[in-house]
Amino acid sequence: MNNGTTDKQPKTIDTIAAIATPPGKGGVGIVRISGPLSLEIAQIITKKDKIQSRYAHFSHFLSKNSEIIDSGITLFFQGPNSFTGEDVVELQGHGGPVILQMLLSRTIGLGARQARPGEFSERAFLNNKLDLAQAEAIADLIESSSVAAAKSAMRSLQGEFSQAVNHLLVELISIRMYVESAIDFPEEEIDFLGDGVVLKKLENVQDGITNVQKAAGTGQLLQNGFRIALAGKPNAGKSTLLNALSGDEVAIVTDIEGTTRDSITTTLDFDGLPVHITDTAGLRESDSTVEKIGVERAKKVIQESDHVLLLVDIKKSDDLQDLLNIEQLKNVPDEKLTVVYTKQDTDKSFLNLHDEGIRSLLISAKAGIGIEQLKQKIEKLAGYRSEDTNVFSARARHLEAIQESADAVARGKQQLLDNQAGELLAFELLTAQNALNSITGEFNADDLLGEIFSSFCIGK
Ligand SMILES: Nc1nc2c(ncn2[C@@H]2O[C@H](COP(=O)(O)OP(=O)(O)OP(=O)(O)O)[C@@H](O)[C@H]2O)c(=O)[nH]1
Ligand SMILES: [Mg+2]
Repeated sequence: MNNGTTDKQPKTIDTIAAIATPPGKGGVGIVRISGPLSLEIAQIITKKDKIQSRYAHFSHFLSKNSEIIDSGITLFFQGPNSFTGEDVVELQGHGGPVILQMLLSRTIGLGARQARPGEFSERAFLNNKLDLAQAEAIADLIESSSVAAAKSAMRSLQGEFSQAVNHLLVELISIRMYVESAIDFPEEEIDFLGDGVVLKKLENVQDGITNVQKAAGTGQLLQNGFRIALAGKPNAGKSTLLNALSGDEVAIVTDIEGTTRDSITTTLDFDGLPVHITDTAGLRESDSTVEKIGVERAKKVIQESDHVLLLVDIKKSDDLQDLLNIEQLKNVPDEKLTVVYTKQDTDKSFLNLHDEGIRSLLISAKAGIGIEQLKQKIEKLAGYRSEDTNVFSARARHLEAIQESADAVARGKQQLLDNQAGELLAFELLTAQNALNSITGEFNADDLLGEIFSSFCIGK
């Protein structure tokens, strides 16, 4: 981890501009400008001298030759009371890509520069309008694919995640101060460290880290979703199951083996958990070039998924052993594999099939049997509980930092218990503190900032 402090100042204070609305056609389209030239650019484009902060001004937007590019509303937010903390202007016109591009070009002709992806949020961060976790929550909010995911991102954007992290930081710092003051008085160090106070405080902070870890872990799951692969032999009923789960005719179903050739992914909402389910080509040897490619794709999907549902026609239970001999399935650990016996309606004399040492389930997608249980099973496998409401959206970067700090505190505690080694404990506490700091961005090198903000969309 990089711990160099940033001075949190934009390198050059130039004026940036971008189309802030999504590409394509829409009722309204917005060009956003931020930086010292914003107001002047707006005045020239609108030919209005008086543009008051936080008032809507209707006018034409004019080209260099005073031709009308569009007409619409100009909003000016005088810094520091704006999203970026700088002077910001929004030109709200009609949502056509050509008009917006012309308007953007006009701002660039007047001295603005095309913004990089995420540059508006980056400036908001640099001007202390947002911390890093909050800035990342904006991108997560936009990307959310379920209501629960959006709510968790909003909680992070409102600063709840940052507050929880800062609360842990305060605790860590106070323990470190306590320990460091003990080191300064060597003759009393042993008593200081041995009286159980530090140990108790460390255990409290460990509990706090575990709680934040849980909330952030669920948040990350909500953002990324859970990836399920439907695999099996041809005609096992994979596409029928996909259709039953989604309540839609997403994939073609026929009684011809090898119907599905390409992988088909659809995202479903299971009580708030986004589940990305991919139907795949039935696994078999084939002479058809197209089907062969389909089977290769299926194998890739199996490897990349979080969990594999291996579908086996209940009347062909011997297929299971064949399937488990396929290289890609052999490599899937047991905890990532569930055998789903299908077409239960065709054989009511069920059968003791639970000896495989693998989790299994019995369904009939056609008759709608076992589908609800399967959904619940998937939520459980993902480690998702819809009743958990205090969830923060979080990213892999955050979870790694939390884990790093948990590990450092655990090592520090061991130093205390084994050796009463105050200096080493203080060192580990500082490591834990730096790890948590990287979440909100107190101590971050520029390269990390670049990495985070470049994944944003332009205009954000
Ligand atoms: N009776 C019964 N038939 C089913 C059930 N599920 C699927 N089928 C039938 O089995 C046949 C194959 O179903 P699909 O869903 O296309 O099977 P698939 O695994 O996607 O097959 P491929 O795309 O060829 O790999 C179809 O005729 C389905 O109607 C079920 O639960 N009960
Ligand atoms: Mg199919």
